[in-house]
Amino acid sequence: MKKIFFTTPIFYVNDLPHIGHAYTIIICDTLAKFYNLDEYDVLFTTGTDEHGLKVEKAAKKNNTDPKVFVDKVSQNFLNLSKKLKISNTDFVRTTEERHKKAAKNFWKLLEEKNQIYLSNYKGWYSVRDEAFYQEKELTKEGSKFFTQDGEEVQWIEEESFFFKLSEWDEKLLKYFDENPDFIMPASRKNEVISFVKSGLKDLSISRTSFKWGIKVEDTNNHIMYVWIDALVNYLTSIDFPKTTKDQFCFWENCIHIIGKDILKFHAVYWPAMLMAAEIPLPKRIFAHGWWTNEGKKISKSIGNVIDPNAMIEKYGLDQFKYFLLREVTLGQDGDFSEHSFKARINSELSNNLGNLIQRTLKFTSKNFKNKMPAEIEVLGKKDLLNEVYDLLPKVKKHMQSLEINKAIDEIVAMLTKLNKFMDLAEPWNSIKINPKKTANDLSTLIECFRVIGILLQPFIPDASEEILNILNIEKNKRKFKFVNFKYKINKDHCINEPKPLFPRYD
Ligand code: ME8
Repeated sequence: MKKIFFTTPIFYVNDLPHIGHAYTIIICDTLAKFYNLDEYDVLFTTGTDEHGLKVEKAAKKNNTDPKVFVDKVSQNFLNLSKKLKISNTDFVRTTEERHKKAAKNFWKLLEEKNQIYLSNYKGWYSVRDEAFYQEKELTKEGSKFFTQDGEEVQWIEEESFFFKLSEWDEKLLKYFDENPDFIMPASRKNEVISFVKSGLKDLSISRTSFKWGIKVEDTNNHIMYVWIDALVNYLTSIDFPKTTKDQFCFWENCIHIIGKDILKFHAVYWPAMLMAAEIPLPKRIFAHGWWTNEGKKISKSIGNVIDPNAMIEKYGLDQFKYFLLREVTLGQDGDFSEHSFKARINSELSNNLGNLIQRTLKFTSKNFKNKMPAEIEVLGKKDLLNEVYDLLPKVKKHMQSLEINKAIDEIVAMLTKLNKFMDLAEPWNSIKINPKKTANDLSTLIECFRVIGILLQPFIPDASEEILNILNIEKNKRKFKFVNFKYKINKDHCINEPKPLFPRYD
């Protein structure tokens, strides 16, 4: 079986999960489900990033011990993954023993390869980003310095271990050149290339001014820089340092899906450290865009955070997922507004899909006693049925290039065609004069619903399941290989009473 591996970032537990976290999880889940249906062996991991100054401060603010605090907040992310009904194969928490072991071993490997040395760090640090900044990256207001996002940075001076990042610029650039799809989309790759070309400095990878983190072995007070700790989570889930050959097959086909905010860590620091440790690199890093709420940056201080749980309660899981996947091209920024949300759901899910299935099956139920009315035939290349079977390779191609909304586009365009077909066929009239034609037309539509039900499973799993249940398709006949005339619905196959799939919103 072919193997593939998807990862989300592991999320900081300083706060509640919001729509941005849900977005990355949903993308990975959609891809994982897609490849599962395509007979791949799939790993899909997510988790929580529980160490570092930011989390320590959040715990303090809550008057709680950090461990008690992270246990509680991590649960919110676990609950979110349950609410999103995701198909993850692992949930990594950086406070787990298996992870600490992986991180310490990773460090040891870097040490063995002579990639770590002790010195002093002097420079700017942003606690919110858990990141070091060079002065040229900051703006000055009075005596204070701020990041591009307006976050004030603090000056730190302390003893620190360093990773020899500066040794890796040429090798990184060569790798990017030889593997043009390593960083996607292309615009982001160019940003990374110019960052590397501007010169890399050695990276401070330990801190001594706080305690909440993984201790560097054989030192008194060094705590691993939270980003090294966090990045290793991807290896934790494949049992590093005891990763088997088989697990490395997943790793070599691993796609890190992240937000554009953390690209530098994933596309510069991480591959450099992996090269230094002589561990193979994952296959790809894809940085998606940023969601705003009604045109405004999502922020707790503005009070406009969108709670995915509340959205799912209000509109339903499939609707929420569909909107996020469909509204923007993966990689671009998106704006969330309830107005465009409702418009999208009404036109594509309620009308184009739900209503079409409902009216076709209601009519079939009334006139053909809930049975497939006729034996279908495929006529020519341009035949509707051939077109629907041809959707699979088209959808696959888009999914392989991570163009999720284009994959959905193909299905939506087909649904539009099916609606036109239904309107032209006018079964409510033709049944009076040519019932044989009506039976053929309805059967064509029903077979198309089977195919579309199968294809929509990664994107709107609950509704697709409902469609396939209504059509009475056996559970073990829902994988992509069944998108074929060979597995068509036969005449007299029983069909269940249709139920409305998506309510309309005013
Ligand atoms: O950065 N739009 O964790 P984090 C889209 N722990 N995506 C968004 C978003 C928005 N408005 N807001 C957040 C960290 N995200 C580190 C990661 S990985 C080894 C360590 C998503 O909790 C997006 O995926 O700040 C972004 O990269 C991630 O949440 C940042 O999550």
